[in-house]
Amino acid sequence: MGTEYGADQIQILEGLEAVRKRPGMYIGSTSARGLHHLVYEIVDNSVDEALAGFCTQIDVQINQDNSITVIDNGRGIPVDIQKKAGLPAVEVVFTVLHAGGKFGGGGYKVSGGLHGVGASVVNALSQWLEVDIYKEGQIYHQRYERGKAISSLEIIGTCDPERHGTQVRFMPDDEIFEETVFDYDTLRIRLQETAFLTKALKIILRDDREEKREKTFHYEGGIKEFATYLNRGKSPLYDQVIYCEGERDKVYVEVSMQHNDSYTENIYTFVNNINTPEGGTHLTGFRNALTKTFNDYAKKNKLLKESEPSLSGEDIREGLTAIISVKIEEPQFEGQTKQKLGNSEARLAVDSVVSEQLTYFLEQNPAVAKAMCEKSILAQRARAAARKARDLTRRKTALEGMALPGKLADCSNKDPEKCEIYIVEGDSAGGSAKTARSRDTQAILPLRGKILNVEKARLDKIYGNAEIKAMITAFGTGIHEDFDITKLRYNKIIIMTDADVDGAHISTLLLTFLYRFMPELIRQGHVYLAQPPLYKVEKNKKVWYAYSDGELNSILVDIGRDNNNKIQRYKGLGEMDAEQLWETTMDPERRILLRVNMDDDVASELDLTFTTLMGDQVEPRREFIEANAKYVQNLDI
Ligand code: TTJ
Repeated sequence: MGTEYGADQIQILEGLEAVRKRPGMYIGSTSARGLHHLVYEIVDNSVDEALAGFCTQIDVQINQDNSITVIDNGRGIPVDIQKKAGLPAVEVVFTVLHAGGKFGGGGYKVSGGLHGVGASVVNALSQWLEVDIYKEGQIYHQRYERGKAISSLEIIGTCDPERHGTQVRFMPDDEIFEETVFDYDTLRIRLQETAFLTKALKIILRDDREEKREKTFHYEGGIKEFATYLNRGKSPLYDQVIYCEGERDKVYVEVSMQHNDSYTENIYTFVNNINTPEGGTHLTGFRNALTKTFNDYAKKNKLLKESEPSLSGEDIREGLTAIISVKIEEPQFEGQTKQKLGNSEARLAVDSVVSEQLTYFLEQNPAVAKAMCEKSILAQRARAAARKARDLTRRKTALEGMALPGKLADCSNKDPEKCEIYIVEGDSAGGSAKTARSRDTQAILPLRGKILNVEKARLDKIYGNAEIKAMITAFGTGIHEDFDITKLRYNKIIIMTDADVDGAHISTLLLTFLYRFMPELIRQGHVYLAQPPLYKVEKNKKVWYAYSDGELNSILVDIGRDNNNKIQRYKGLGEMDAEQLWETTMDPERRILLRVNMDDDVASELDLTFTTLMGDQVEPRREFIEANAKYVQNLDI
């Protein structure tokens, strides 16, 4: 590099300095999540090249030193001098903030969040980064350290003139990231999703560390295969996956769907391969088309009498797994987290493509139409019964004010910010908790017996369930379309169950309910798991509590292992008296709480976790628990 710095270069350095000063602003966080985002930022550039039609394979490797290598067979990042910066284009890509790799070229420009423009951000947050470009028989190379070029772009050799592509290797900076070890499964889930969304692109993930593993993701059927994959472990209602594809008004639309025999709706929406967890116009267009097309077909073919009420969208979507993927030149993202598509042309395009092709499909597949219709009519009846039950409680509430459940021992403080509610398994533990609690800010809701598995029950049964009704009224937020987080009566919802297998099962049932009916509570971090101790150790009138076997051992090492220790293994909350329960599990100064996270990055995988844990099929559940023992133990969803 020259010694004279022009205004542009100074700006460059300041730009990347800003990224290092406030990494969270650019990649969300410096936790494990942010670390993995680095990989997606790099891979997204290669995916763009694939979307433009020039790249068919991407290799992602976790190297032994925990650095990452991404290789594609695209055209290679341009190496010619860019006039404005006076630097090779590739150097601009890696050292100028927000310089996208968009040098014209066909395809849909991707511009959600940092996608495709994050190469410089990754560079700024890496100890070192090396790029190799294979182009016209030459191999170009450049190395950067903490965002700065330490050499100019060089030709380091020659290659087969047929070969073309880009290779990037980077080492995340441990000065920046709290976590620097990559998790194979996290990358696997995301890369697999990317492969589903990019028909015919082959993505290979390889782990070269201790535990060697490799997986190839290559789906000729694209999102059609994604639907089949999401319905694995469930029972599909019919064999076919319905698939619609087309382009209207410069919006490219792809939709795939298949019903299963469950009661939950699972729709994943994407814009330019970016997950839109809050939905938006593409989702609205799909819902309109499905409701209208299906009712029209059902009436026309006498599956539904003219005199009968139309099926609602919710009825038709019961048990539906669907993927909606649109590609659009200038997506507008709205909503609090900018994860909701705003373009109105996307609504029209999806509506039009789905209406046309679904009509055709239903006419060609009357048996599928009939199965869908029968399920929807059952859903309609259950919904009517549920509505009756709900209207009754609503009316009661309106007359008597907020009728809190009788079993709830509420706290006296009226500031929700300061309040927490313990959901406690069993009346006896509930009793101890009521005695132990700090009355001002801690409320106790004891639940009796088995909690209803909402994965296996229709709405009418769910609304009729006493424990579920008690939770809904106690929380104050309502559910589904009535959900209003501003009405939440407690800042923390704490699930407290025995530290054994049954307790873990009850926790999972409760989390399933929260995840399906009030996911915002989890998303916004209001849900916690209490951690009662596993052991009590006593010696010379002194007491220690251990929350894991490891902790027990270190306590015993500290105090000396001898016959004077009386070690007690707690089998349940009921074995602790009120004072012990307070000291170990409820005192805000001393307790340990696990906050339940929900990662929208892997929403499709999360759904399977619940289905697998809670569904009918025993074999997949056993396999899942064996494969994920570590997750099941912490219940970290
Ligand atoms: C842009 O238009 C001209 C030809 O090259 C296009 C391009 O930049 N292609 C491209 C970039 N392919 N792959 C990349 C890329 C790959 C990795 C792994 C990382 C980065 C930052 C870009």
